Amino acid sequence: MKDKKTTNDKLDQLASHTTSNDNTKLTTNQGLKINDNQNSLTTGERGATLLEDFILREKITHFDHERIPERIVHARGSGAHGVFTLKKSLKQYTKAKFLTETDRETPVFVRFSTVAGSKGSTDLARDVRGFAIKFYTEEGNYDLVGNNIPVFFIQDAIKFPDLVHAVKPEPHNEIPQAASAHDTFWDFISLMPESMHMIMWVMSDRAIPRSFSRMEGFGVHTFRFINDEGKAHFVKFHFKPKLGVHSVAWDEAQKISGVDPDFHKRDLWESIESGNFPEWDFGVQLIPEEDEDKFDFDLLDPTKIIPEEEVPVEIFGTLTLNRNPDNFFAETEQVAFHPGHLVPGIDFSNDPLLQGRLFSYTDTQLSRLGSPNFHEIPINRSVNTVHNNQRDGHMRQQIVKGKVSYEPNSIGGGCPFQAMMSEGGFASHQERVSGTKIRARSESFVDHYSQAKLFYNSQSDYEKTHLQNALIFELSKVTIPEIRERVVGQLNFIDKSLAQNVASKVGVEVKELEFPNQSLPADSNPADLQSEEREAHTRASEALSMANTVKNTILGRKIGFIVASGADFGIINDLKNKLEDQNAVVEIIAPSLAPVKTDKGDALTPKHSLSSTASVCFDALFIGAGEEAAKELMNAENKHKVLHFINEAYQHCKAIYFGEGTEAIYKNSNVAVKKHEDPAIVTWEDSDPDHKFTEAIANHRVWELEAERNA
Ligand code: HDE
Repeated sequence: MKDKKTTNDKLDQLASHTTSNDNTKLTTNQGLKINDNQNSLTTGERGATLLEDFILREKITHFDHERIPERIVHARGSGAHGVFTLKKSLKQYTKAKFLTETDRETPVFVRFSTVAGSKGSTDLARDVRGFAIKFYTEEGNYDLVGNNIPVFFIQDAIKFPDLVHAVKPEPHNEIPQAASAHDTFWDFISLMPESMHMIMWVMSDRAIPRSFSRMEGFGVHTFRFINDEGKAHFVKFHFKPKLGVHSVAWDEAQKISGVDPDFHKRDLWESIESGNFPEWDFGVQLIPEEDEDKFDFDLLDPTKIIPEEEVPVEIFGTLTLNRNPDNFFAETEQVAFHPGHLVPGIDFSNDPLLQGRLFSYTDTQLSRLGSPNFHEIPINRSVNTVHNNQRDGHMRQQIVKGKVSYEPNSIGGGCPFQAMMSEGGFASHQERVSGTKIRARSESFVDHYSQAKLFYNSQSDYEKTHLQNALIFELSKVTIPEIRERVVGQLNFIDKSLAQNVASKVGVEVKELEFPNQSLPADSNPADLQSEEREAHTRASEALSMANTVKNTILGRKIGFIVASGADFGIINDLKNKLEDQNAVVEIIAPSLAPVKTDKGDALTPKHSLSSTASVCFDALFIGAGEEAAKELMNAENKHKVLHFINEAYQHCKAIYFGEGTEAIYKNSNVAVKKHEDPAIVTWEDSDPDHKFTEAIANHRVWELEAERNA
């Protein structure tokens, strides 16, 4: 286990704003000690309350105003503090100090989020996840406001309000919550061919991650690095989780939403508390400016990736989350990201989606946080001191001395001075541009299907099945057949059998689509873009399939031990220790929460009872061990619950280990009925069963056996 708490410039700064109520007396907001917090001031024992009661009024007034608007998108989030450590300098490409000085650790705050749901919605919605990082650098805050999917639905910011209105609950009845499976979303998508690549990603299991620590992070847009000589490179940002990219099953996601809607939030919190710090490799794809036109897509088009086969991701650092916030509202809710918070050495590209974002983020903070002084909220403060002539406004915190708040001035000695570039002053990259003022989409943005095909073709068979089933689920909730038909028509440009299979399950025919949409140049047809040359680029890219991810660690995996009285303490304790030594988390599940007396007399303390948890909350199960325990687990009261637990875990392709003496349970479960070879089923008869179990957990799931397990 690693050290839980660290200290750095940002944490020290936050500490000066942090208080605790330990060993204190209750006071009003004015510091007046309160003598009675139980009764209002009234006219006699049964009389009306007096307006004079300032203590009551202060308390109620504050309560009446203690909510702020939730984020219009990304409302539901979880945050954590951490550090960014540079392992290799990027000096050749950028002058950003936090990317060039390898001995420096930069404090960060990261907020993960779902996009469509309200603040109180479930973590396991099928959705994109936000992955927003605030780097507190000595040159000011740098925000990388990314997602766990490297592309986006639309190419131009002007379509964003339409997209969000379409996916959010429908305006007449506010249904459904945190779900894209409804008419308006798919209506919009069916008319928006540029969304097809993103649709492949959000219908894949990437949209139902196992945890935040097991998903990738992407900057999405192409940005620019500028080095000391003023030379620019295009850059794409990547964060690759050390634990690999892993997801849950859709059936599981829906059940987790009921059993533990805070599943991801809880996992992040508990991982950090236990010292299993989530970590990512930080990597970049670098493209010299002169290679801008080398690709068969436009680098400025946010619906495209740069396949890693064409430009490899080079790893330069590590992102580690190592400290939970002290207060959710003060930190996670009030943190305000903005893709326009830059440091020298990083700049934008002309991606029209990014350009629109540059307006939106400050604007939204004004209604969400209520004041242009949101940068003074502790979590948003830069660790570099702020000096400018901006003044006043709601809730101003800083007290700036002197009578000067303008520039140029002589009275204040000219301060604060502009900084020269050599002193760290930011200067926008000088890009040569010329053009006519127009409203039109570039021809280079027109190919909407090649990369959708590339993604689909890169998936393993079981990933293709999951993606297809997700489309069937979503479209089955669409009540208007014409919309289902149009979506299937779009899918037909990507993969004919995918379109056919979905069509057959959602009650429509595959028909040729007769449109180009409004975002395409008038005379272009999307189908024409599927030329022979492009076909070569749609075959497969290894990095796009989760089947090829890291599968060598059980760190942070949650393993449920189903036990009962008389259980074999030796076996249980030995396995528990082995798993915990590798930083897996073992939780005891028993018929009740009463301590379980084992054969040796030692007691095991259950964290859950069979009635208070479910298989979907665990990565793997150990059953047993010992005949006496098995007898209790199979008695009339427990049998149904135990078998349901096991059968459901089996259905979701998890590792299950039947300990010594649990043959009666094994034989009654669905596991025994199937006779195929299954590396994730371990029994007392296996040689070195503990090792086999550990390997199966690291492998995450035997998705490739899903059809057999569910047959
Ligand atoms: Fe955002 N987005 N976005 N977005 N976005 C917001 O800012 C917006 C886009 C992303 O944890 C809002 O403070 C526009 C792409 C994340 O606080 C808002 C457009 C990507 C978060 C906003 C986009 C993102 C937001 C809502 C299209 C991935 C959560 C509250 C032009 C690269 C940050 C807020 C957090 C939040 C606008 C598209 C990522 C309204 C106009 C593409 C991770 O300003």
